Amino acid sequence: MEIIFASSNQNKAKEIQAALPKEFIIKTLLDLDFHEEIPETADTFAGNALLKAQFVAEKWNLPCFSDDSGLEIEALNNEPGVYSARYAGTQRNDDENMNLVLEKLQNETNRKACFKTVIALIIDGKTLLFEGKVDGTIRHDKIGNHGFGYDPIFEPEGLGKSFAEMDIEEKSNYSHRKRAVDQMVKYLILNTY
Ligand code: ITT
Repeated sequence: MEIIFASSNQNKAKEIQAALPKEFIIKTLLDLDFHEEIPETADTFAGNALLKAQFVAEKWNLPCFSDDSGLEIEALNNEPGVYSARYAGTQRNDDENMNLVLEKLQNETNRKACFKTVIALIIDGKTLLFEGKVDGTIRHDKIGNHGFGYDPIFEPEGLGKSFAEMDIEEKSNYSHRKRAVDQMVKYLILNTY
């Protein structure tokens, strides 16, 4: 089946397509020739995931899902959280976002953090939420070329390497996004889509 992913983040789309069984083909907002930003004005991942999925469901009336995700850092009162994409400014720059995190944590010994994803799925008039989380720590420097966002500074618990040192397949063994996608897939299969 074809399902719309209410996002224009191609990195997320690649990770999600890789996590889906072959019967599911995802199309992004770019495939729909939609190049605007959907407003994300809620202050929770679930709230923003719902806003994105509802926007698409209303506009195109197709089965769709969205992913709202971000990094929560314990010593920063769970910042950047829902502001992860634009933490260092409105122009959304991964490198500047990471620099700001490293600067704020410069003298901090508590490096605990987690990535969270909430997926909102809208299908056949039903709305469902699925969550995924991975615990880890923030490194003192950036390392690795894979992935996107904060991957070069995040090490999943106990692994001794960053998400950016892993290819998509390896990241998927630990990823918050894969954990949420797996639950959505289970739902879709159980409900015979
Ligand atoms: P869409 O809203 O179009 O889906 P986005 O990039 O704006 O794309 P979010 O609003 O959910 O997505 O912001 C998530 C930000 O959190 C993202 O831009 C990254 O900076 C960070 N992030 C989320 N998942 C990540 C991951 O797996 N690895 C690294 N950084 C991640």
